[in-house]
Amino acid sequence: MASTVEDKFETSPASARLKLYSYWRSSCSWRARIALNLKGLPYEYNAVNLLRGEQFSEDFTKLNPLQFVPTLVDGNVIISDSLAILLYLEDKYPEHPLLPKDPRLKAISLQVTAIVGSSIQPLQNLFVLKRVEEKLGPEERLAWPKYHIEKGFNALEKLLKNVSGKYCVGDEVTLADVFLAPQIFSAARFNVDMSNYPTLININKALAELQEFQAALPERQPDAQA
Ligand SMILES: N[C@@H](CCC(=O)N[C@@H](CS)C(=O)NCC(=O)O)C(=O)O
Repeated sequence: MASTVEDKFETSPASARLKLYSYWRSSCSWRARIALNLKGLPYEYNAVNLLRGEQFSEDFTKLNPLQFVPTLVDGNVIISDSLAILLYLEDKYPEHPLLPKDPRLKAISLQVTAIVGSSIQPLQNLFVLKRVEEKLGPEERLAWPKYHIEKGFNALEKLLKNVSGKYCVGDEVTLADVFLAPQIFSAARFNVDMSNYPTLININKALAELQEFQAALPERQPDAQA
């Protein structure tokens, strides 16, 4: 199931030290892919097909008992949460720092990651949507995630309006951007009207120009389906 990401971020499966368990459309996996690219770290790509339920396999459950992607394996270190992965990479591979030195900007960057990672994405997760549909009806499959994404984006727009530069908290890419770009991409699947969020649109446009973000796009992953 291992294969490699094509382009300058390519690596050889046999020699790669870092192994990323990922699903092409997973926004949380995408965060890890962006951070690995930003830090210039080659990695082996291990696809976990969420629609086929591979996250529930015995082998994968040994890596992540919560049965979610992403999981990063670095030698004998196993980390199964995107924020924990990013902070681990930040400590171990300091090239291209992902957190601002300024305490205020650092706090705001982390606030953005928390809004996306705790108040938006978990509410649109595959298993949550299945359960919501089952309990509340088929129309909620779209209405539920749309409501929560818009609530989160309203907060992000207000928060970032006065602090953003080219990117979320100035002109350097930080953790906030790594979380924001995949979330904006996911929002399109739930018919969120992005014209309400001009600051987020501008940041996303700037991020979309970066090679490290482009190489992490879902459709560029080895397990992408047409
Ligand atoms: N807090 C975790 C959340 C991971 C997560 O929710 N992953 C989703 C994909 S983005 C998943 O694996 N879902 C599988 C499912 O719903 O069965 C992280 O940031 O890594």
